[in-house]
Amino acid sequence: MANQVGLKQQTATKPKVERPKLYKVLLHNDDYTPREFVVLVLKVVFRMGEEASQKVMITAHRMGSCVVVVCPKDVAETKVTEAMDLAKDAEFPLMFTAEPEE
Ligand code: TYC
Repeated sequence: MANQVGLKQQTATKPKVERPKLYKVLLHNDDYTPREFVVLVLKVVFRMGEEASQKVMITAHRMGSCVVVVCPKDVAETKVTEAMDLAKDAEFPLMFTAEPEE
């Protein structure tokens, strides 16, 4: 009986903890950035291996865009900024964006 009361109280007062929304980082195709440079950015910024980088790059090349990673908003935005900074320094129009996962 005491247990039942205790359990009910615990359930009734349990605070709702919202799971933070996850963001996907997208890589977008363009006609100018060399494939090797896209792969380099994926390796350096997203710490992806050669094979995974090649797959993501070729998917974006063929389909127009590709999801690189799904992660918390702050991480996604930092990665986009880092990747776009490398592209800007090299004067390539390579684009990454972050958007909420459905
Ligand atoms: N389309 C580019 C080319 O043919 C390569 C490329 C691939 C650029 C993927 C961007 O997200 C990209 N040189």
